Amino acid sequence: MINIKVKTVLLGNSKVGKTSLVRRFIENKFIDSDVSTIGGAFVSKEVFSSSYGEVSLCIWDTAGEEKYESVTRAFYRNANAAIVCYDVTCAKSWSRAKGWVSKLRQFEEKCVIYLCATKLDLIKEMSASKAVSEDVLSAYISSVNIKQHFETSSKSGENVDIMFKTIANDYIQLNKENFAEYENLCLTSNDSEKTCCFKFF
Ligand SMILES: Nc1nc2c(ncn2[C@@H]2O[C@H](COP(=O)(O)OP(=O)(O)OP(=O)(O)O)[C@@H](O)[C@H]2O)c(=O)[nH]1
Ligand SMILES: [Mg+2]
Repeated sequence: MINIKVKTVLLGNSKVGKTSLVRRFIENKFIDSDVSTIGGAFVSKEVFSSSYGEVSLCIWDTAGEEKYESVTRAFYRNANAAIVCYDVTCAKSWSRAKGWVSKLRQFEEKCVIYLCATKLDLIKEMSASKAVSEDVLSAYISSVNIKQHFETSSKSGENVDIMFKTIANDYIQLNKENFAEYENLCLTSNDSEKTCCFKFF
């Protein structure tokens, strides 16, 4: 069996809710806190067991404040997946999200990009309006090859778990052939017991 680690990075404007998404996924909690992330933070969680072995997400939560932008490059280098976040009610955060997508396309060609609209509860409960129309959104998604767009709320928990699990599952599906090849290598080798950590980053 292989220990599969999927390097996943969260990017987006300050205050869009990146840390809240991670906290909801890891601890199943929502804390209304105004403390901004400094630099970046790392967490890891085992998501499910695949036929190849345990799949863990290694999550890098980055700081959205512009003064940290140059260090953020170090966090998304060799990422397998990126969650580019924007606040569903905030047009400025949508512009910045598009900026992150361009950067990823420029520097990390192999990175699979997901778009995440955050704070969906504000639309549902506070009757706020969406910053981006459906038409603009779908035209953009098909023009830049976004794997999937999620609408989430860390406050209610809506779609948070499913987003992270989809990312882990997509990774397995996209790399099936590599895993099969690796398993064959293990089977043809003489060692009776294998402890191996399989990484694509
Ligand atoms: N209503 C609502 N508020 C949210 C949600 N997610 C985050 N917030 C609030 O938005 C603010 C910013 O959340 P953070 O998770 O710290 O944002 P961040 O993107 O990590 O910000 P930086 O660390 O500065 O980049 C906090 O006051 C959160 O409580 C949500 O789903 N719904
Ligand atoms: Mg944060």
